[in-house]
Amino acid sequence: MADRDSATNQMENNKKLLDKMERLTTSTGMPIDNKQATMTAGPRGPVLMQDFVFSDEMAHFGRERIPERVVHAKGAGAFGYFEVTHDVTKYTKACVFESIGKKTPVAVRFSTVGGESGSADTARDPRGFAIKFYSEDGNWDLVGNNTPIFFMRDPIFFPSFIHTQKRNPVTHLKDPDMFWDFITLRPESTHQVSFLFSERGTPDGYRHMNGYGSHTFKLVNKEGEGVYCKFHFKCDQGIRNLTASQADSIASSDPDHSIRDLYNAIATNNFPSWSLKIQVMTFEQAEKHRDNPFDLTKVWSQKEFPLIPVGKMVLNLNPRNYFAEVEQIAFAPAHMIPGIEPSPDKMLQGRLFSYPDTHRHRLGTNYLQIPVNCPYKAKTRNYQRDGPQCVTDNQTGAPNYYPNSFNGPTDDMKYAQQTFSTSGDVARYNTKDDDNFTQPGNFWRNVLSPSEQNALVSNMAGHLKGAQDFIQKRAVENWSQCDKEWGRRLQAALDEYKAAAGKAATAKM
Ligand code: HDE
Repeated sequence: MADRDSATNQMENNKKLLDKMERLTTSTGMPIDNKQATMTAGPRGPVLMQDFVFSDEMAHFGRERIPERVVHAKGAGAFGYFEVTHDVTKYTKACVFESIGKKTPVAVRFSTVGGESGSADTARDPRGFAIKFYSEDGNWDLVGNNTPIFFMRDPIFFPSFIHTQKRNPVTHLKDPDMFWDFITLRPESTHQVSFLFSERGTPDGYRHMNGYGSHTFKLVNKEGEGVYCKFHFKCDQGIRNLTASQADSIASSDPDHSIRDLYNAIATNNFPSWSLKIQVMTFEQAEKHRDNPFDLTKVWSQKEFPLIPVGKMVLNLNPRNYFAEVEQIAFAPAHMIPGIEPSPDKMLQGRLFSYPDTHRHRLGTNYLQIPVNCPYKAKTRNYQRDGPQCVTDNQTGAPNYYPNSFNGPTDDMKYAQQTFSTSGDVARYNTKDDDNFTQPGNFWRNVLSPSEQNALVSNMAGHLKGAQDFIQKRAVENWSQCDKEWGRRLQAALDEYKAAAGKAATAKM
């Protein structure tokens, strides 16, 4: 039908690819005689135990679901390539950046964070922006967001923070006390919460937002020299956000707005693209800098550390099957390649452990054998064997221990990570009182227009009004420390809500 979009018309389009109907089988490949009735003793039943057609189908159906991602459960995926446009080999030997014009296949998954897999795409939330580069030196995953910062600087808080975004364990409802209580007790979240309640918290689909590696990473070149680096994917379509009322209205009219938008754009050859730029900081600059360059709640000034162009990422292929290629895709910040290494960023270090751990739970020990996760450009050769759902040749007759005298795969020091030294007293350092308010203050004064400031205050107050008074008070105190005027206007907006609620209560009496 000409008036239907590509996503809506998917089955009709696919029909043209199926030139003839194939025979229907059980999962063992046995042809089926009649799939429109169970096998029964007489027309009124009962069903026979020997009806394998039925039990085969029903048993598989009962196991169709895998655990959804504990965060970033709702998302959309696509495939394409990354192409180098500028030479950055003086910073990194990573093979994806080795020469101008080099193309590396990529898989991308965009997501919301807090909601379940059926939640609305236009929710106020950061957006995940995860990229898998299939390189000759293995898969490199850059698992970022659409914001260059995050709510915390110590990974110990992540499970608690996420609990405050999810449902109250008793009521199974979202709880305004939980959210505002936590973030006001941990003021390092002020910067990211400020972004979240601006219109950047509700992007218009996934094609109109930037992506950021967010953390500080380390790049190492062929000579073994290193620099710290941040990755920025600048959206070539232009940034487009929704107002709070647009987001609410789309949430009820088309909760899958962002998935549909991405699918249709690619299906109609309107391929979205992003330009990769990096910021670079030397180790010496990092040591002397006034801010901690490994603090994920802060940005690096682009005046001090200008953006350096690197390349372009284009998404030109929709998934052939959502479950196989999007639900099962598994990203991990620990999936790096030679030339790209972790920095001391505590959040990054915490994530290095967490992702492969959750994949083993969600997808199984052999999650890297699933085709979309398999490092197909590099040959996986190691001493890992067996495990549930091992679907490869299990490395056939090669030795399964190391070292060995039978030509098993060998290591090579040329792939060693950069040597670095570290020092400091081992302790748990509470970073609550690091500078939490300077950068959000700059965001308020220097980045937002007056109308964007109004929207931010109104969005914050509209949500904060549901929390108890003592929590509201703490929020106003925190935001007053970013900028007195901001705190004053937030208080005024909350007072208006209180006055309106008072009037409504009097009218009811
Ligand atoms: Fe994640 N995060 N995260 N995160 N994250 C997950 O991994 C985690 C953080 C991000 O499309 C989980 O496979 C910890 C920052 C994206 O499949 C989980 C910490 C950033 C995705 C997890 C963070 C992200 C995830 C859930 C703090 C941006 C979706 C399922 C220490 C820079 C990837 C899964 C996809 C997913 C843990 C913080 C981005 C539980 C422990 C910061 C884009 O492992």
